[in-house]
Amino acid sequence: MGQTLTEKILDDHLVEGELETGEEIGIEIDQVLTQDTTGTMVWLQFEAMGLDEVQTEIAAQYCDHQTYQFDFKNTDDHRFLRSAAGKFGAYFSRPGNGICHNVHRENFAAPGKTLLGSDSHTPTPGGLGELAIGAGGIDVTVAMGGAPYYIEMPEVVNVRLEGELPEWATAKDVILEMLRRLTVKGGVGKILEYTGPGVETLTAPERMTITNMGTELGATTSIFPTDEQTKDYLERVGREDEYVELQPDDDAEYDDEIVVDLSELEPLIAQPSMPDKVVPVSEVAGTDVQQVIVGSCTNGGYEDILPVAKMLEGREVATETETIVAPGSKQASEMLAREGWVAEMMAAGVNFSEATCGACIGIGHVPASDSVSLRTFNRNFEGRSGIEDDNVFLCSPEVAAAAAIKGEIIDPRDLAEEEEDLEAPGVELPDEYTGSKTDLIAPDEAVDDELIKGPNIGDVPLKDPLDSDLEGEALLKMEDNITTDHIIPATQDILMYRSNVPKLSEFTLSRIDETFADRALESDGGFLVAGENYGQGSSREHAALCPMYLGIQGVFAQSFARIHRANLFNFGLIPLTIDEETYEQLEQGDDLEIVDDVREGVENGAEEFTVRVNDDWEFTAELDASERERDILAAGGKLAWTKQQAEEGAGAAPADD
Ligand code: MIC
Ligand code: SF4
Repeated sequence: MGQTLTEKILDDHLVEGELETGEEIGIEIDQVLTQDTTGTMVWLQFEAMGLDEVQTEIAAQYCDHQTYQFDFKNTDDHRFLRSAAGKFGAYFSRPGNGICHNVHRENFAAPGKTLLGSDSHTPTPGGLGELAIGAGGIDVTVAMGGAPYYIEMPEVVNVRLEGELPEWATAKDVILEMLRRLTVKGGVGKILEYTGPGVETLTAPERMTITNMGTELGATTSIFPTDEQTKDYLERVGREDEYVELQPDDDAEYDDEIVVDLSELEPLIAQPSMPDKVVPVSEVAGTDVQQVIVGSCTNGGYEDILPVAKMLEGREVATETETIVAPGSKQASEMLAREGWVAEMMAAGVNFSEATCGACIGIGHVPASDSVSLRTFNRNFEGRSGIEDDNVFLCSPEVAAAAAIKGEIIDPRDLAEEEEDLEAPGVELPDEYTGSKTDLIAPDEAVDDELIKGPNIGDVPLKDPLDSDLEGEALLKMEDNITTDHIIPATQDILMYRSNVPKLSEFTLSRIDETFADRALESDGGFLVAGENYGQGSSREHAALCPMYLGIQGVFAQSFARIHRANLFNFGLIPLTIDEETYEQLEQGDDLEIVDDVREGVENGAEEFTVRVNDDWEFTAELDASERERDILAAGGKLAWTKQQAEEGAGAAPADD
């Protein structure tokens, strides 16, 4: 039987297990990336594990989320990251050099390689045929130490692209269409492999917009085959020697198939406040827009901003609409500046920002109260922009530029009819990506060889091994699709404590219930209860680490998002699945007691646990976990487990227990 492209790359990197859907596999990781808000924990854990040198072909530390350095704590984090990259042997990308995914794709992403990154949008280079997966920090730490990365073999879904995008429809509309059809949890447990005749009509950067935002579907990753378009892109970034032809076999068998006819797509938009609330732009046309932002790791490339610049050339943005362009990388800014496009945009009324994540997580450009913001980003979870009750729409750069010109949401096809000489800008790649490399410091150019820790940089807390008796209050009951932005928001006031877990924990779930952290600390243990897809969104392990620090013992949810579920194991919190009826019946404040000996059950492979509620009624909760996950849970989390393994002589980052 033939293989899918995913299977080929996995096979090439397989060190343990078999490529059977649902089976745990261990794969070798070639490249890792981390960024400033998850990276401090990555390196603190690297240090705590006693590791001394990066073992992967490439490790890159980017500083991208908090580049304004509002507080010395951010700057201290950046200095610490530079010192860690220097000491342990990683590339260091200076603050302002750009968003990790953009800089990585420009410099390192390569077909056929595996990449693990402590950021949920790590799948971006899937557009170049790299198998790239987002994970919690400690998983990246361990992979960087040379150990395999373990996952449950996902289903591989064939997303067959047919036809060609019509004018004004873009790659963003392809992924918005996928979200419209599959929803934010439709990709969980799946790898989306794009195939079909439509693939060759998309340039590599367009493919990377799709693979980047595949994360919003909950997918493990998304990947494209490689071809002339891939080769072309690699030539333009000066890395043509890294091209490898990768295609699925003709008789490859997929677990499922989705067909998207590109020629039927039109400009789409995700309404507030979920990336899957997708409708045609025309359905919300006429909505007044107070803010437009073009940028982020989804649509912040040179090729994304150029169409905006072309549309704004000789025009002005509407007086009532603030328009910001925040490129994904300094390379994009530099090239657009050299070609005169930055000046053109500035003249049109654009506020041109540094290359940063910034506004995407509510750092800067927070929308005004009761206003509408149109962004080319990938997430519009409620409150993520920095203000509760926000109205953030997600769209393509073309739709964003049309709104900036008109001051209201408008289908760019309609604007083209109104405006003389407004042509569809299409996709144009530069002959050569010529940006300077000054801000990317190679391991052999490192400035520091010792770690530099400011006063805000603490230790990684360790949890005790799992108890036999788990009981406590259901401290919070939450609905479906709770995001990691609810659990640990990433706005500036909170983000600066990413290296200080005791302080950061004070903000845990505060957006849902301000009293939560205090109540959790006061109570002796306790549980969280949630609906479907708990923990969707970011890879931030703090969303498990902080509840752990507050004494939370486990989470009962109808289902979990992939990365967050792994993070719960990694920090010793038991993730238990419940059915809808139980979810409905449970109430906040209920006393929950797991009747069985939890530790014994976890260690011996128990898949069901009986839980008594208020000494009154009982329900069954399920634990779906591999042997490895059970061992990690029993040890009290991955750091404790890894240390334990090292003491037992299995190596600091065990590969073969
Ligand atoms: C995000 O888009 O939510 C983030 C901020 O990039 C996160 C990482 C983080 O929380 O530090 C992600 O996507 O993993
Ligand atoms: Fe940065 Fe936003 Fe991309 Fe996350 S989604 S990496 S915050 S630009």
